[in-house]
Amino acid sequence: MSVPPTWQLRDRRLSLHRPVVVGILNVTPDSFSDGGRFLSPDGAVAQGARMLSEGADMLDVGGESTRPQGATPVDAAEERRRVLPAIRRLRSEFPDALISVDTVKGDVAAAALDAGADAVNDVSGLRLDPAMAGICAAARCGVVLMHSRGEVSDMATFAHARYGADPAAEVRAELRRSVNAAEEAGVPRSCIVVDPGVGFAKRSEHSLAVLGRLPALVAWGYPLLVGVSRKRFIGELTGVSTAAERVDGTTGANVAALSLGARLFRVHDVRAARNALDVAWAVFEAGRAA
Ligand code: HH2
Repeated sequence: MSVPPTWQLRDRRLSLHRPVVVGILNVTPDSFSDGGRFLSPDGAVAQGARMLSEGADMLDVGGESTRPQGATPVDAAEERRRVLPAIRRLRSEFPDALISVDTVKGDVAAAALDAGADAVNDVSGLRLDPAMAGICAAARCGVVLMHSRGEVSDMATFAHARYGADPAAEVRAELRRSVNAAEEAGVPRSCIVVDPGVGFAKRSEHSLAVLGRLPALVAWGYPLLVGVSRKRFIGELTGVSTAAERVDGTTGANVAALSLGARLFRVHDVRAARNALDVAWAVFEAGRAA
């Protein structure tokens, strides 16, 4: 099955006829590579403006880190206090920009949708809050369903990174439950994007396995997002220990994922991703036309 041509987000449709770049906007003090930099609404708007000018199609606003060193969960009130001012300001200053909220909590998602978000990016794939699926269905918003295991505090650690002979198949089986839960709650199929959750309950070999087997996930017929940006497996492969210096490795992983069927790319370094993915896409298009 080929990649669907659009992604439905409330009353908008995002074309997937070229790679979609999703800029990461962490309004957190503790994210693994950029914590504390865009915490104030002014800082978030400035970073959002920069990413849009560099070619981001969408901004993903997150107020709770899942950092691999073990994240500190925040309560819903604190998370709302972090994300809502940023989303309101971004919505009013960039009315055409697409905005997602990166949260596992239904009431944070609902408040963010009220504040103007177009999509919910749930790194728990609807596992952690039974209310989330219904909230997304009622809003008919875009929904990113990511594979992970465990809680916010340990989902990006190795605590749950135990797999048998075929990790990619296990990830697909678990992610399928998220897709089924979404559809059973009434989320339209056209609103769903799937994400194998690179680095979440996955050692490097598991992240590489899910990336290498992306075509089996693409075959489900949902648009596919990958979040490889600056992640640990890239550090391990390249020997680059400082996360912010992993742009080259990130580019390699993104272009490989594009060639295997991914269409949405969640990144910190927007310009590098935009340029690399556009050039790679032009080459693939030329090949298809020939
Ligand atoms: N990765 C992170 C956070 N959210 N969402 C999706 N859909 N896919 C991902 O791979 C993904 C995600 C972790 O990265 P980051 O936001 O930079 O770090 P932190 O969790 O420390 O804020």
